[in-house]
Amino acid sequence: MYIKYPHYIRRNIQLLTLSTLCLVSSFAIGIRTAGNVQPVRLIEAGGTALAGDIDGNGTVNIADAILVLEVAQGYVLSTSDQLLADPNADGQITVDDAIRILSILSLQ
Ligand SMILES: [Ca+2]
Ligand SMILES: [Ca+2]
Repeated sequence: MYIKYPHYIRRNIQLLTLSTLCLVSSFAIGIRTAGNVQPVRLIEAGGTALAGDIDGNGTVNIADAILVLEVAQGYVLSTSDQLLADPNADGQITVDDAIRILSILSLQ
């Protein structure tokens, strides 16, 4: 039997699925690269970048969460602009930032 859910519930289910996939992938990558993760220090402060807009395209979306995970795992070097968009403003791009972005998206 097929149940038709409202649009907003389907969107939340999709975001929950994506966030679970991101977390599982991040932990799997982290296990394989344990010891290679390098924290990123805040280079500049006081910027006006949109919190969570890591790729700088003016919106916060799933691509930002994926980029955060790539930076957190050391696959991509962070830039000062990305640090200005640090979602929790702790000066590091970590998995926690990806979770915050996904939380923001789930509330939209
Ligand atoms: Ca973006
Ligand atoms: Ca952060």
